Amino acid sequence: MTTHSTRRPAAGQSSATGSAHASSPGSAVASSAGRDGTLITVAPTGAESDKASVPALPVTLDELVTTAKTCRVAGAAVIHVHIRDENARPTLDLGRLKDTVQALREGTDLVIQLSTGGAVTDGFGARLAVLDAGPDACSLTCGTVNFGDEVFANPWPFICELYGRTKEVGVVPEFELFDMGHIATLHRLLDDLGMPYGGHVHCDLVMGVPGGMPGTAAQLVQAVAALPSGATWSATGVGRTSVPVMFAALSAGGHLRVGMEDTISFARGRPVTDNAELVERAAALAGLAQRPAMTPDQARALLGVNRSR
Ligand code: KMH
Ligand code: ZN
Repeated sequence: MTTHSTRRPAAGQSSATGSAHASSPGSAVASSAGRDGTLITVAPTGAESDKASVPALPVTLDELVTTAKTCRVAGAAVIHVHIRDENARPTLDLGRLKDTVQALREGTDLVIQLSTGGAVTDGFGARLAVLDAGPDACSLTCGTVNFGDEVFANPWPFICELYGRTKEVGVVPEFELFDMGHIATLHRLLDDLGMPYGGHVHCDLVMGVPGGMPGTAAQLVQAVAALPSGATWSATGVGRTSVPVMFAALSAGGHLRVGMEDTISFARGRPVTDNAELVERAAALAGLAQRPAMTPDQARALLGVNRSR
């Protein structure tokens, strides 16, 4: 989701023994893979921006696959996917999701992470069914959050059911954390239900959503300190927090998520022309930080995604 000044978010190996300890906060350190490289996730579409107002937004399957290829070249290793229907509206249609996973697998070697967040209007049943499309990974948000003028609902029973399903079907979850309370819920989830499929805890701090935690360096440091020990993490700064959150994440040893789901301005007054330029900028900053962009295979090793192509 991207926000500028709008009130509604504008557009917006498998191992049983894990490497993170659920109940011990602090010291969320990267594995050696995590220290040496930067995992860059691209979130190209989201569910909030309108194609009519943001023509560069990829909404068709062809546009999505082309975007995936250019972002791969630019340095992305993971793609976080929301899809649209024939009218460019957000959908969780299972047939379309399956076609999307297949087309992305044929066209790229990116790790394919489907959104289980969908749009704020999506029901829990449809969000659970996303896993039946057979992605490598999925997002899993650890709590309800005000989302601009709306509410992104993630009650505890739904979180548990979704987490349980990821284990049953062998999909690696990425824990989306919009607020500090979501981190407490992540600890509770790991304590109650154990380590995720893949055996490793990877989180994404989604910062700067109106209603969630702010996209500041101080907030990022506080959030990272509260993560489960051994977890790796990315950070996403929504809207104008995109660049400051990237700098903060790189300086704190984290990974990056960028894309038009989260920001549609490249700089003040300059709309994003395509997702690849956001990935290119992230990869350039990661290079300056001496942690160059990871390949998708390095990302698979870090995340515990065991599907090889
Ligand atoms: N579109 C937001 C309501 C996710 O992808 O898991 C939720 C979201 C999170 O984007
Ligand atoms: Zn999303």
